[in-house]
Amino acid sequence: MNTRQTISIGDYLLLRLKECGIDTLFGVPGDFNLTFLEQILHRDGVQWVGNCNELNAAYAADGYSRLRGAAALVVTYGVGDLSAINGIAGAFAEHVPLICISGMPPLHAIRKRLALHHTSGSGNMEDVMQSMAQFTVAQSLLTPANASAEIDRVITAAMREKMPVYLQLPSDIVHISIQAPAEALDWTSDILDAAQLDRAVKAIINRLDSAERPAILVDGDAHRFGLRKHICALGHAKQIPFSALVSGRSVFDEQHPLYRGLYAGTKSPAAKTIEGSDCLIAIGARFFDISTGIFTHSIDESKMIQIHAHSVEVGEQCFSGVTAEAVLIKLADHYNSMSTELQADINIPSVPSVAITQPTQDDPKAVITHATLWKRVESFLKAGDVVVAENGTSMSGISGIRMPANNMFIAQSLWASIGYTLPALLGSMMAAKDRRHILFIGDGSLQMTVQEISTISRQGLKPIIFVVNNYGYTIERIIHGPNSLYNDVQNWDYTAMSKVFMSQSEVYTSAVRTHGELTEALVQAEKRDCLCLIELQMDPMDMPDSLRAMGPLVAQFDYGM
Ligand SMILES: Cc1ncc(C[n+]2csc(CCOP(=O)(O)OP(=O)(O)O)c2C)c(N)n1
Ligand SMILES: [Mg+2]
Repeated sequence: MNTRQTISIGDYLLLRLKECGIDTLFGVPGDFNLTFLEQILHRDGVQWVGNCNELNAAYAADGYSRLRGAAALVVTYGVGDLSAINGIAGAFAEHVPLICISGMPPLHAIRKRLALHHTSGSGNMEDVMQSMAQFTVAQSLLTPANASAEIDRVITAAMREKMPVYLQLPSDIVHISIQAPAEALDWTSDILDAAQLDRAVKAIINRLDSAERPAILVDGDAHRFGLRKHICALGHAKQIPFSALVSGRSVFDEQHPLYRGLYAGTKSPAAKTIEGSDCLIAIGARFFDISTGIFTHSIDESKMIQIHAHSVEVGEQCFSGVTAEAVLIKLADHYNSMSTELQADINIPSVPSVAITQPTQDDPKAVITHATLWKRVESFLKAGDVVVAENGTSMSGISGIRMPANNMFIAQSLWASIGYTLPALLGSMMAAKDRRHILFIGDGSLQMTVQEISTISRQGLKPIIFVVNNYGYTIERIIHGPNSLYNDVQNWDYTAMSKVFMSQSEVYTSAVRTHGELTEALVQAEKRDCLCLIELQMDPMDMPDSLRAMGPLVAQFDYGM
């Protein structure tokens, strides 16, 4: 059946975005995208959330996508694109599907190579496309002749590969009607080679059945490709212990008895399980400096089964033409599919937190330190929370605790662009308003993208934000220049931000130095139904032990000294 509909190009694009589960578009207006923004305002089921700048819009879209499976942002040509590009590159590195739509100058001006604002003035309007092509898996300059086919091709690439894509939408074609397919877009994989799938699964079963110490290691692609329940089913059926790399946190329930802690190189909690395994099933695993304690990992590749999104490697053998999902479903079926017990722990239970009412051993007058803070955080978190952690002492600290059941963890650990998390929090909250969202961010990172707190407030969202104020870039101090002025930042009055940025009638803010003050702040954050911002005032050279150990390794790697 190939039925067609008459629809404007802009509306067709919005229709496809809706099919991807996108109901919120982030971005910033500009004259080249205004009529498209008007279409967004007039279309049911999609809403516009304006950001303070395009970088923040890209980060927000990234946060939204991690929960929803896709996101879109709309920018204006050139200035908007290149402001957003760091966020797009982050999504490219971290495998996050984003659809970036750029309001392009009108086609007639592109053809005549006119000297326009937001261009270099040379008539060249391909330069931005060339930049974006480095950080997206599909791109297109839309025209009335190609629009429906190109929108479908580019969106299929984003959804199939779980990567960012880029569309240029000239301002004079947004309202032009086209004849476009009326059926929903089917982006499911074309791969369907049953014989190849059988071969791959048999090879895995052979290895697994003769293994004495099997283990599972998951990474971010397990989230992106929706593999969680299939991995759980396999792990549970075969009782295989598991661990996660930092980008794969919360694929599995960290409270599960089979969980062995995070794997981050030889000194990490799961090292024995992972490095000692004689059959390691690595799902989407990518070993990079930060995720391996600066390449301290020691894994025998010949004992690894690597399940990638669209291929499988079993030792030396490589099977292309299979999908991770199909392989995992077949494996789980083989080992007796998911038990009801496991199904129950995949749902998010609404377990109330009892944690902060538990007595703490810490002297209420003692100042908070990283050695004690994260244990308090661990007991504050509750099942179902979305936890967002910024690079710096926040990420190191949170790496040392176990997440509650059914939580979602958001961090940009590979691209590691500081300032990512505050706008990402906006995005994650827009994607899942019914969940509690908690952000941990350092003062230096917050200062990068702080304006977006106003959008969070404007949208009526109520996150709990912990600002680790250690008067500068502590993570950099332990690498080089502990007392150098380039590692200092201006000390802001963070609790006063509620007056500058926020429009909500009720906001809770508190600056905390001692355990007693922290307890009070946690009690308030727990019971108040409003945006909470808690500033944690900490010593500039205080940090989690894991970071103290990593600093010299980074210095040695970077400077050879
Ligand atoms: C966009 C960007 N610029 C610079 C850096 C280098 N960088 C990495 S961490 C960091 C400091 C983070 O400081 P803060 O957020 O205060 O964290 P903490 O002090 O808790 O370590 C900097 C500048 C980066 N990662 N990203
Ligand atoms: Mg800091």
